[in-house]
Amino acid sequence: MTLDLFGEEDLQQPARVERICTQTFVLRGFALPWAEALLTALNTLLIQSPFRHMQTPGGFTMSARLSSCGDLGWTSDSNGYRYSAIDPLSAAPWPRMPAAFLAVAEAAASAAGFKGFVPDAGLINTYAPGAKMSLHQDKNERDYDAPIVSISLGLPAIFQFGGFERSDPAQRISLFHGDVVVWGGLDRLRFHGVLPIKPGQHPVLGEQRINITLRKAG
Ligand code: MD3
Ligand code: FE
Repeated sequence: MTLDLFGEEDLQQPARVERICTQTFVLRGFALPWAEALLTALNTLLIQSPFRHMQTPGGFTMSARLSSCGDLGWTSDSNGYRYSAIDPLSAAPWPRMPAAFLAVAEAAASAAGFKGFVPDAGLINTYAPGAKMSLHQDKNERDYDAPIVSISLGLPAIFQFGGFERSDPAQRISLFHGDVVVWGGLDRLRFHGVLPIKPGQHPVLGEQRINITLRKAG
């Protein structure tokens, strides 16, 4: 017997929405009803394309480890940042985009006013305590009209949300397990980053933060 614990109405319940900029929204706890489905799908896809460290074009090793799913995966090496249909580690296509990833992406984008969002690239970052992501812009996607949806799981993070120049002042926003950030339009090219993750144990994910970022890259 299958119990329908989260029926369609429950999935649509209004999230606590924080508008942090013109077209940037934090949906508190939005992914919680899908958390188990997201993590089950994640465990499966990581067998095919495990987390790995990547090198920046400048020769540094990124402190977060990455994997991808969907038609296009984000990769970085000495030749630069780009999207690729093939996982360089497995030499095979990236795992399929899980249905749960698509469902959260579409529902969250819609809640933030971006209708009909269908991502073709799912980037998954895992941060151990101390890992961070320096201020950067997401500029490797073909067009900037589609929004980006980011799902936070596990340990909390302090997210930096800046302007259009690296030196512009940045707001700091705490993101917790189940929070979803949606941004697009006027805010699509803002600098953003993640401060070093503080040590801790998350009851579900242990000593890590996982971020799933869903984009239309191709
Ligand atoms: C950008 N990941 O993989 S996405 C990345 O938490 C990346 O792992 C981060 O940046 C992570 O490229 C953060 C979240 C985010 C939220 C709001 C933004 C990025 C944003 C607003 C404007 C621009
Ligand atoms: Fe980014």
